[in-house]
Amino acid sequence: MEMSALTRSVVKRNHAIIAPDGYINSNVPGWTDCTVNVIINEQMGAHLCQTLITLTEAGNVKGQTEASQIFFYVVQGGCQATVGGETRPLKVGQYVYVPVSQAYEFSQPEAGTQLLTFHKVYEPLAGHATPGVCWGERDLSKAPVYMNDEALRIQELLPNVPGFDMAVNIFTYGTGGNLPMVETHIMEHGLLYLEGQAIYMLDQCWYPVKKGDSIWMAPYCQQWATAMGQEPSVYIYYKNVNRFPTVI
Ligand code: UGY
Ligand code: MN
Repeated sequence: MEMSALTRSVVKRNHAIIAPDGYINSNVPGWTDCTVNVIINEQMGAHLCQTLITLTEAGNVKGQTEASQIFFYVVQGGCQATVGGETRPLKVGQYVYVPVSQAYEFSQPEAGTQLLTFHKVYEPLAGHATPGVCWGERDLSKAPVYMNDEALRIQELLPNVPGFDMAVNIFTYGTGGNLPMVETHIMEHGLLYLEGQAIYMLDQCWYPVKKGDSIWMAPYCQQWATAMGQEPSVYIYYKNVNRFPTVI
């Protein structure tokens, strides 16, 4: 018998692992006939928000961005997305980036459709245009080898230009792939495992993780990971980028 007193989830000062077994639903105004799990947000000390939305057949996710931009990615199922006056079908692996001050609506979902969101307050940069709406899809052929290691591939889902202050990437670790070093950096991450299993090291603690798990890494949370098992290990992750690093 499984013990309900056990979980792989942990919430620490500079990192968290959130496994689905601990989800409690939130109600979000304008997001109807769906369950919303707020996985990362400022209440835990983060500077991003990450949610997972699971829609019924009648589900509708409608709103207007204000100071924050929102990146939507279809983890499961499919729906219609209307952003910036344009409507497109969105299926698994496809995404749309909604910039600030923009209306959005996700409608006509297949029952069980799951949308992942990353939210960040946008920081304008003098001399560079605020980004517009951006549509795209997961595509391994657009994922170059990372740091000369054939087992590692990263696809950048948003244009790498100074107007953007957030990146969203898909990181694929082939069998036996591991991060080539312990990363120690100012950027923050939120991530969702899309496939496989791994061992993640966060702030010198070691965690087994798998598809469906989310991780928050605060700035300077030391991080390393290796794929585990017979399948590739894949996650989609957020990173803040391209802005002056200090107010000092
Ligand atoms: O982009 C990154 O910092 C990435 N290599 N970090 C990570 O996957 N934990
Ligand atoms: Mn990193």
